[in-house]
Amino acid sequence: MSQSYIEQRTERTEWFLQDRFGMFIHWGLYAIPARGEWVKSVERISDENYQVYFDEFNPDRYDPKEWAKAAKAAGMKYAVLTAKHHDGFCLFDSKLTDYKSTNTKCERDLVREFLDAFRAEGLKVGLYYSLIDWHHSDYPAYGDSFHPMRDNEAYKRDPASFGVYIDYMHGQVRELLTEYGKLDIMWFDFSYDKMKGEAWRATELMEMIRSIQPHIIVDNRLDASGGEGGSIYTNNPSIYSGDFASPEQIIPPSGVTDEGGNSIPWEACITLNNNWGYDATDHIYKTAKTVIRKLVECVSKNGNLLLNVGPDAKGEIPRKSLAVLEEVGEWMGKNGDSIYGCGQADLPKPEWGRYTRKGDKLYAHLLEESVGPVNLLGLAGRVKAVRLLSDGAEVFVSRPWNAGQYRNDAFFNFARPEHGTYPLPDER
Ligand code: FUL
Repeated sequence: MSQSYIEQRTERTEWFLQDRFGMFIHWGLYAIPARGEWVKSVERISDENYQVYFDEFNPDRYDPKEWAKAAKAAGMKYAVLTAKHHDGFCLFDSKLTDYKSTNTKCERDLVREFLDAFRAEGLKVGLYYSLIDWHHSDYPAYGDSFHPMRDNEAYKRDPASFGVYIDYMHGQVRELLTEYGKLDIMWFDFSYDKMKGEAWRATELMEMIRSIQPHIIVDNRLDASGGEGGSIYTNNPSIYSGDFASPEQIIPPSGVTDEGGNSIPWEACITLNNNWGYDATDHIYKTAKTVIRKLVECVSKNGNLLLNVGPDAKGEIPRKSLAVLEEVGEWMGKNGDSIYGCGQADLPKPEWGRYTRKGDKLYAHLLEESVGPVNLLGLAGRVKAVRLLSDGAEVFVSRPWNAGQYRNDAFFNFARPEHGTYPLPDER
């Protein structure tokens, strides 16, 4: 019997729900102006002036092995690199364009090197591919790349020309799927207004993807924008609804569910500072603590975190980003058990932090600065033991001293934000 769409999705995303934490990498010519990946559009840079960056591009310090080591040390299990962003510049040796890294001074296939290095570290690999293309002459925004979203029905008015672009886009996806070995994620970006679904010939595209790499997982943006990534999701078995939702810069308050209220795979993509692409003036970084809280928050709602770094024009991940990643890695080294393979606990949200859960283990993430008595609402008599993840130390659990309204709660006293684990009896 053939599997349903949801069964297939469940099978394909099994590793994804286990791994929970990945690295997003936004890298391209825009690292030279160093004002974010939308710079061409935002500052209305002409093609001629943008060409200067192409002519100059030479990331001689690009060492993806270092990136892979940093990701792994941070506790990340997978990574997604921009093979092509909206500016159309390809970081891979596409036969379908000259606008690619192998034709710049560096003459390198940056995607291939990324894939080799990350796979060598045992990480899963994904590629981001922009559906929008400000460089291709048959993309509707061409000639007005400053307003890439203005002429959003051009594909209808001039289907022949738009078809040329769609053939190109499909062709490049095919190249990525056939020339670069097994990929784990295809991350499309993004749909808007009428430019969605069949405007991209999405059914045909997905059929091609599934026929070449059946196990690859695909985000939902062949049919959704970044903003919608978290809120709109259905179990509509249309082949391009994707394997996971992709809320951008937000963690959906109640995770992401289908119409029936069942949790579906999702991944929040979040920047480390305020930009995806490198911005030399953006020094507003999230602290390691903030990143950890976001990761816990995602997992407590059955989601993943894809944390972004924006390497510079030389090919280096900014030092500040690396410092945060290192600190996150220290925490993950001790507390990774509360993240990998974990999900929502289906208990009331505690006021002192968040739960994550794996089987009969409940992980209590104490996020308040001064925690005091930790109430495990409704768990009296159901807690076998409490241990700190960081050092294995026992934490004494008791029933509340006051047998009144809290009589069904277990509780322990705790003064530091740390982690305990709670193996529960079988009935849970
Ligand atoms: C957005 C893009 O426009 C941004 O540049 C970035 O790639 C983000 C992840 O998705 O929709």
